[in-house]
Amino acid sequence: MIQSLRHHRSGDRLGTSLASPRSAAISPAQVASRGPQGGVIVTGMTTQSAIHGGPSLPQHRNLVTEIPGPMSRDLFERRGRSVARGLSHVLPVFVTAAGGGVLVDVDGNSLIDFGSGIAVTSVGNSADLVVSRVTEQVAQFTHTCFMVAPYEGYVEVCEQLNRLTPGTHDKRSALFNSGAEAVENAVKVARHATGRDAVVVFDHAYHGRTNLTMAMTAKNMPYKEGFGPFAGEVYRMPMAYPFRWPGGPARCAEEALSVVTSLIHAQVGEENVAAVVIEPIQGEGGFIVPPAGFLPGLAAYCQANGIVFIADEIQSGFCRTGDWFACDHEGVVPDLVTTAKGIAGGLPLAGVTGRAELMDAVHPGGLGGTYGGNPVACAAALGAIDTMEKEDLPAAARSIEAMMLPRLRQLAAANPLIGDVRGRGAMLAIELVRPGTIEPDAAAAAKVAKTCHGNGMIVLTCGTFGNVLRFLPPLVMGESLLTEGLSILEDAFATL
Ligand code: PLZ
Repeated sequence: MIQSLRHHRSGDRLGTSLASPRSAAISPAQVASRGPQGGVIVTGMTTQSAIHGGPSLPQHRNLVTEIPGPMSRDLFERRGRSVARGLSHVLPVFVTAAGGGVLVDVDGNSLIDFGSGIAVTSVGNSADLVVSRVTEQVAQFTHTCFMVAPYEGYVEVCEQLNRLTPGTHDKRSALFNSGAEAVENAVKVARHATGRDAVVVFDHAYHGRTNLTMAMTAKNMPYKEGFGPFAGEVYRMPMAYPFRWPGGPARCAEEALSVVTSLIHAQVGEENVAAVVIEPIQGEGGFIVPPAGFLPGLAAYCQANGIVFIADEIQSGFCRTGDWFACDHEGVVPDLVTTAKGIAGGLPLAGVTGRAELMDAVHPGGLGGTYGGNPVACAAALGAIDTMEKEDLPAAARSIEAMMLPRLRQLAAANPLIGDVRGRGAMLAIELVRPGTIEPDAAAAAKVAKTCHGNGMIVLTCGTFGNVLRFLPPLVMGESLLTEGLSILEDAFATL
C-alpha cells in the first residue's frame, strides 16, 4: 500500500533515463505519521513539509539562499547550546529530506551529495526497498534482543553476508551496531580462536573510536588526542602507499611486503600474532589503494603463519568499489570480514563474517549486545541488499568510475596541485600537494572543499595529512548530477 504511493527513481542513472514524478511520493516522516488508513498529517518538520525524501526527490541542485542559509544558521546556534562541542560537521546545513543523490536543507536548498554520509547511502537515501521493509518491520516489532528471543531477519542477513562475502567456504556471521564494534568483535574472535594476543595494523589505518579501535587507528588528531591510554598489543606496520613509497610505486608491493613481514618477525614474532587487520582500500586515511600483489601476498603470509587475516570492508564493501567487496578485485579471501555502512541503507548495522571454525570457536554467550542485529536494521539491510542485486550496483559503481576518473585525470593534468588521482568504482580521490613535490597541501584541499560546499555540493576530505578530497556518491546517482558535481569541483580549482 505504501509502496504504491512511492514512485520510482527520478534520476537518470548512467545508461538509463527516467521521468521525474514527485507529487505523489510520501516521505518516511509521513509514513510514520499517517497511520495505516492514510490521512497524511506531516508532523515534526518545521519547514519544507512539501518536500518528500526518497528516490522521487527531484535530482537537481538548487540554491535559494547562501550556504548555510539563515534557518540552518539558527539551528546551528541552537545546536551549540545543546550538543557537545566534540562533534563537528563537514557542512552545517540542517537536512529535512534526502533521496537518490540529493540532500534538501531547512532553507529549501538542494545539494548534490558526493559523500553518502561517509559511504553509507550507496542505494540512495530512503531507497524504496529499504523504506518498505523498515516500515513493515517497525510496525510488526521493534526489538526483542536476539539473545533473548531470536527472529528470522537476523538469520537472513547472516545468510546473505555468508553468501556475498569473498570465498565459498563454510561461514558464520554475527551482527553488531557500528563498524567499530564489528572490528572489536573480529579481534575478539581472532584472539579466542588462535590463543594469541598481538594485532597488526597499518599506517593510515582507520578502524573506529572505541578504546581498542582508537589504538588500531593511526591518526592522532582528532581521533586519539587526549583519549589514551589505549589498548595494548597493537603493532603498526608501514602501508603499501604507492604515491608515497620511497622506492616508487613500481617497487611498492614487493618492498612493503618484505618490510612488513620482517618487522613482524623482529618486533612481534609471528607466533604471537592473532590477526592482521587491513582495509583493502584505506578510507579515512586517504583512499589508499595498495598496489597489485600486496593484499594477496599479505593473505598468503597470514595463512602460512596461522594468523587470522581480517579485511575491514566497512567503507569499501557492499558494491562501493565496483565489486561486492574490495578484496574481490584481486581474488583475496580473508578469514574474517567486517562490514557496516553501506550494508543497511542508512540504518545502524554491522557484521563480522568468516570461517565457520574461527567464528564458532567462541563459546555461547561470548558474543552479543543488546541491540546488535536489531530487527529494523536487519529489515533495512535486506532491502538494501535486494536493491544492490536488482539494480546491479557493482556495475553502477564501475560506470561512475568510468565517467569520473577521466575527468579527474584531466583536472590533474591541468593542475599541478593534484599529485595523485586514485580509487576504484565510486570510491575515488585526489591528493593535493605543493606543485612538483609530494608535500601535502591540506589548506588547498580545505579551500576546494569549502568552495564546493558554498556551491551546493557535499564533498569530504580525508587522509593522514588532511590533503585528500574524496568522492563517494550514492551508487544510484544519475549522470547529470555527477557531471554537475565534477563541474563544481573544476570551478573550485579555477578559483584557487
Ligand atoms: N572501519 C574502514 O571507515 C568508519 C568514521 C567517521 P563506525 N569511517 C567513518 C568518523 O569520523 O567517526 C569506519 C571505517 C572503517 C571502521 C569504521 C568505524 O565505523 O560505524 O563509525 O564505528
